[in-house]
Amino acid sequence: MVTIDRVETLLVDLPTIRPHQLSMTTMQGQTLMLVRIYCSDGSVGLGEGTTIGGLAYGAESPEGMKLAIDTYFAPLLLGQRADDVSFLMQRLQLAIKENRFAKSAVETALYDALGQRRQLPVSELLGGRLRNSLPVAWTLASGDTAKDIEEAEAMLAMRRHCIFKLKIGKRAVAQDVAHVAAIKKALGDRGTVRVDINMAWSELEARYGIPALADVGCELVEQPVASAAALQRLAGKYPIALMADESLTGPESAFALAQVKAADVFAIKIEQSGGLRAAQKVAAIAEAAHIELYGGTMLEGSIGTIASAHAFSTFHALEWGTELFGPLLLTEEILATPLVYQDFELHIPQGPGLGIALDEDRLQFFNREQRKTSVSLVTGA
Ligand code: MUC
Ligand code: MG
Repeated sequence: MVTIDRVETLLVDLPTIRPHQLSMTTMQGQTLMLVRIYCSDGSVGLGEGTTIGGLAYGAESPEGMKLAIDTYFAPLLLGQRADDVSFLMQRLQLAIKENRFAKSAVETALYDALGQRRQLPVSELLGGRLRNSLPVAWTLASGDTAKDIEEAEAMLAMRRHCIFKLKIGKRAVAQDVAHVAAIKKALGDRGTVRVDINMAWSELEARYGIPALADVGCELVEQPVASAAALQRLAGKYPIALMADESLTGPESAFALAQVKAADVFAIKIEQSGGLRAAQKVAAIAEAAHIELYGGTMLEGSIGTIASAHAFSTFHALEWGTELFGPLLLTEEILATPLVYQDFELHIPQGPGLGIALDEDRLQFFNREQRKTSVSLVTGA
């Protein structure tokens, strides 16, 4: 019997290639909360939890996830049979409320280790992949129209992205619409343009803003308002797709949104859903309700990104592609072999588990604990 011997968590701080401006925060870097689950047969599973801007996006922070896993998750896992992933996730579910992001990180690590033992990719443990690569959108969020156009042109030239998601909602509605119009005009038919408002608009602003966005060639509006009820009132009214993101917090909320058709598209994220299998349940609800799918990101690094890719590869459809570009927003690589982004798609590894390996030296270099130790060695503090 293979048992869980040790659960390790660490915080890895990585800079972003430029400030990333969202309606609720501007990111200068990303913190990955990594979890490693060591099993008695020598297999080690890897998982990741991230969020955006500490506590700016939601209730979980990387530091909070680490504390929760160290204090509450680990005792429920240690000594248990490592192969029983469903049982272990149910055990966590019964004892721990919420903490969906931390649960996603732990479930990823359990599946990664199981995949190594069974010599199967995580996608196969989840029922089997339907695709080997996924289209990937790029998010334009420099806060400056000219810079965003320049960035989009570079992505097109590299053949890395031709779907662009613009982060708006920080400025007045008219200014934001002008920003979107300028970018769409510059790109023409070479790139599609979507926006994410991250809940920043009032319902009234949305009633003016959404048709104006449709007029300038924007094809999709993501979570313009905070409340699910307001989202429902806006749905089906304008010639532009409406996508739920923050309102989707797992299967229960997915079911509630689907029942009233509060959105045309679901942005499914493994962390927001509470894990890989929960994300699959959200996809099944969408399928039953004829809601289209998009693979979302919490701006995870390589580990969370590839875990998401394994889950999304099993979805019945992915009409709007994905936005699994998180690792490309970071200046530093912590994998031994970087993920493959090519011809506008992310390619999903075929190897066992997640199919990736860490570069341990790089990881330790950016490990917050190690950095503290080296600073105190230098300063003597
Ligand atoms: C979100 O709200 O969708 C996705 C892309 C990005 O820049 O931020 C995320 C989160
Ligand atoms: Mg969003």
